[in-house]
Amino acid sequence: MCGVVGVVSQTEVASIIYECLTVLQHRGQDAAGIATCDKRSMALVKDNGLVRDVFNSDNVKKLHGNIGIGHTRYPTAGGDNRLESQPFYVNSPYGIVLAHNGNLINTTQLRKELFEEDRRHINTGSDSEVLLNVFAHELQKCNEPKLTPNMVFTAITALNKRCIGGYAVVAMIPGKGIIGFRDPNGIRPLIIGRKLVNQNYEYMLASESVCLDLHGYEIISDVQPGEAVMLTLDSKIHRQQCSDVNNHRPCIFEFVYFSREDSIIDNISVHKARLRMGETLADKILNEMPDHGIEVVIPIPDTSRTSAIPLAYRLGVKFREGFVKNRYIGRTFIMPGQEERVKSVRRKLNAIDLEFRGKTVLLVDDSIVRGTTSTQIIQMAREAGAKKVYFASAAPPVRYPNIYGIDMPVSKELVAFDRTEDEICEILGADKVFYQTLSDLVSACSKDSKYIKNFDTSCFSNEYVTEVGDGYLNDLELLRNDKAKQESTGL
Ligand code: PIN
Repeated sequence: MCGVVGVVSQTEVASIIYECLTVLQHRGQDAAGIATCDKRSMALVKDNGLVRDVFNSDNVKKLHGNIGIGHTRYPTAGGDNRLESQPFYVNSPYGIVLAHNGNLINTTQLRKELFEEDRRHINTGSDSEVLLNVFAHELQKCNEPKLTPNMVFTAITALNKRCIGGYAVVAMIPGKGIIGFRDPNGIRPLIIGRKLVNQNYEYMLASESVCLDLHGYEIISDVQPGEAVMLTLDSKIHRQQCSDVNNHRPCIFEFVYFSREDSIIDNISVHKARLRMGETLADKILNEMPDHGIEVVIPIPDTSRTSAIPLAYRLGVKFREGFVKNRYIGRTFIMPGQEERVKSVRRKLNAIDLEFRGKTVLLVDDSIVRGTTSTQIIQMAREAGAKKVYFASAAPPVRYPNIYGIDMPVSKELVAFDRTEDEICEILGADKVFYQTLSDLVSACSKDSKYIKNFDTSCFSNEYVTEVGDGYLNDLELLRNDKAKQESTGL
């Protein structure tokens, strides 16, 4: 998962993009980058690290110009390598920079085609560099003297036929404008906003609407699945559907965990979806265990809090904060390497004993993925004196890998893979585990939406929304297990 943003303004954009990246930091903490351009030239600053560490007053000064794009990165394909921070640049044609959120699942084939047929050279293991080169190649093929939005749309139509997977992309062409496009299933999010300044519109494309809020842009709409948008320097917006397939299946994990809850994705409030997840989970608990005896509902900070509040209310039970989070430590879930993860839970969370002592408690989390932090948290609750520890997950059991851009472990690292809920409960050391059902999760997310009734739910259902090549999932096991990751990151 990554965060992307693109801005066309009448004044300098670097500081606007920088601030957007700070509110997209949760989408990737591994690397960050900004590319801008003025009439003459393009400037690019990118490196490994948090947004606040990558940029400083000196290097931001280099970022001149009224148009630009930015990226926060968490690696899904490729390695944790400085060369793979984004945006990526390719010189020909026109000099294109591109930033990508998502994951392509046919990169092996594309790499082969790019090398053997398109005569293009790829320097890194990143699928985003592959995507950029497919775009560059298709644009080059248009072979007109002057670049027009129609040429860009023709190139993206061809790209959508070649690339399979999840992608939300922003790109910049110096002297021309900013381009945004989304895969034909709209798996990864991308929204467009505008702001009237001196009687002209300025535009922003971003992974999440929180970027628009930050700078006072109004939402125009989400980029539609398979649609491409070009924002030109004359303050015009050009949009075109660039795919025959238009089967909207946004990633449901954006609503469970990844997006900020103040964001609106595909017209769905993340906050409202999480509130409903709490209500449906309460109904399930009441159904499964009418005499539950729960005395207090305790959220595991932070994401689950929004679901835990209505859950407690519907159960008619007290809601209490029982864990204090050290807010200066990053999210454990997205730290590569199992060892690091195990160590960090106690550094990150501490229990307030008096909320646990002698009580039957219900802990609530947004999801259970590997089960490693959940196990330790249940243990902490017991050490704090809880009489019984129940555990509720606002998401169903995560049993399969995510292949569209979320760094979800391979099956055998998932605690729910090939296990029943009772077996999971035993491994976690809980007295009982309550999971959301998939249909309740889907209805919690889609209830207010006129258009979206289906999502990419593959990590729960094993049903992938695109074709998945033979052997892809097996190759992934080899590529993405923690050991391979440690080798590639040196951790
Ligand atoms: C919570 C994020 N959330 C916590 C991510 C832990 C799974 N984990 C997914 C639970 S927050 S585990 O956003 O940091 O507040 O099952 O892999 O142990």
